[in-house]
Amino acid sequence: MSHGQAAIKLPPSQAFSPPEKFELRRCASLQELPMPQLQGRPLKHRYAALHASALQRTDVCRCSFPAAFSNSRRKHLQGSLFSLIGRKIDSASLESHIKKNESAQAPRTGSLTMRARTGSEDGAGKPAASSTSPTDFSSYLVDAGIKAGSALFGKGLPPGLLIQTAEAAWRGTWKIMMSQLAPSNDDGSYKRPESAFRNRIEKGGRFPPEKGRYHLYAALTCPWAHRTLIVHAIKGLDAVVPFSIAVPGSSGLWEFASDSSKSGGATLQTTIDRGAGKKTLKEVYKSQTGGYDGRSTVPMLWDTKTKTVVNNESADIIEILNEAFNDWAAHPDVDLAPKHVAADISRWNDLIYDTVNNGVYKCGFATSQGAYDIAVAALFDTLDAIDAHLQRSRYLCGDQLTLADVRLFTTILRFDPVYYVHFKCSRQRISEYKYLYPYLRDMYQHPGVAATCDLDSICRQYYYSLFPLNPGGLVPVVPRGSDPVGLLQPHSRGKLLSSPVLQSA
Ligand SMILES: N[C@@H](CCC(=O)N[C@@H](CS)C(=O)NCC(=O)O)C(=O)O
Repeated sequence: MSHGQAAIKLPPSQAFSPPEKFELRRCASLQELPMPQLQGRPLKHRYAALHASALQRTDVCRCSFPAAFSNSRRKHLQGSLFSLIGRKIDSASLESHIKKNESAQAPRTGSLTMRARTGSEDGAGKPAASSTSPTDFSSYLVDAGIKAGSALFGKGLPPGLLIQTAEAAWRGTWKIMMSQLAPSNDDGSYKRPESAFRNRIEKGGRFPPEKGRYHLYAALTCPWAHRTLIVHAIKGLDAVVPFSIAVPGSSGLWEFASDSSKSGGATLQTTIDRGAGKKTLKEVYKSQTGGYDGRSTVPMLWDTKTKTVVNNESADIIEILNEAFNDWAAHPDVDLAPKHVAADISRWNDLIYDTVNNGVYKCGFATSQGAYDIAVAALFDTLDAIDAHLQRSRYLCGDQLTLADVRLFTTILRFDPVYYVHFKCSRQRISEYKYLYPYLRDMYQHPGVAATCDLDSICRQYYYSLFPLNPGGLVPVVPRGSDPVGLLQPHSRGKLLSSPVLQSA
């Protein structure tokens, strides 16, 4: 190169013919990348380019290389652009950086490679069979950005660039992650995927009630799975529907661990897979007759006889557990969905599912300010309405605890420790509500319920492993009032005269 050696060395696998001009555009997906030369390139190169383009402050960043630039120099500059994420750069400023670099007293030795640390590519730069995980991508992107910056500016990155690079790396990774883990509508509001299995367990049906035939897969963190554990406990189904409890593994899959349930703790604990003997829940889903490769969610009800997923929708599973196993349940007379309040249950369910159960996720997973504003307003409108209703009614539908209460409880239990902070549901804590907070304590103290609540696991898993919204991985303390000591304080709700009428919702 006429100006001496470039400080940035690209590996041979990255060699391709650079065009005279190219541009980085904002793209919604990898497929839309307007750079034909990237087609067929390893996925992570395309991600780096997508990342760079998505984060430009302007919509299009054009770059023309002066004709005097040699081919190899264009390659270097273009490669740098892919890595200088978040930084709008033109050939003139890059040129001046390189000149400065060349005249610096202590030349930098850092070389920029486009390889991920995980080595998921073979030596020829072809993607290996297993794809790079999002976590690998994020460390790769951060790494690439820092290396590119260091190569150009030396060890002491200018703070502005450092902040811009970190912000860009995080924001880009977040966008990729949200588009895959939390699908949203065009307006940026979270759209929860439908559950795939909705069979019922009924006498005379495809899945008839039987003692010991069905297995429940659950997790302590997940509010949807928690519903099923509560109904299971209240109905007394230990001897009828065995269950396994999974934890989120580092792979992002639900995994089973050693059987710590025999340690005699006050709460339920993670187990091995007692239903199908697998290591992950995905393997259980996959092993079903006919196979399955979709989302492997908890809760899930498994038929050990036909090796089939019966149902993976918590709203259905709690109804099934409430009504299908009364011939063997320890508490068959406890009916959590009595016919005379069926309409009330259904009305509360509709309102609470949309604005509270799923509403907290709509706040946490919103990808636009407008979508968040709408979700958070709807969430607190409903909580206000419930609080007003609970002034007169011990439970949502009168004097008796129903499935509607179970569905509300698992969300409000997690509210102050998790959703208030992690999902930005921050207008008000549950512990600040006059009636909702004693109601939360009343529910917690209902026989069998406290043993299903593991606030330490909930916090650890939400903040650390379940939703990668917290890159530092620090787990906040459980607030006073939301811990078992607070939840066991007297609630005095037994004295209430109840009204089953939906008052103000
Ligand atoms: N609609 C489902 C939602 C269940 C759900 O989203 N479970 C989450 C845990 S909180 C899960 O297993 N996610 C894993 C995945 O999406 O792959 C239900 O209510 O049962």
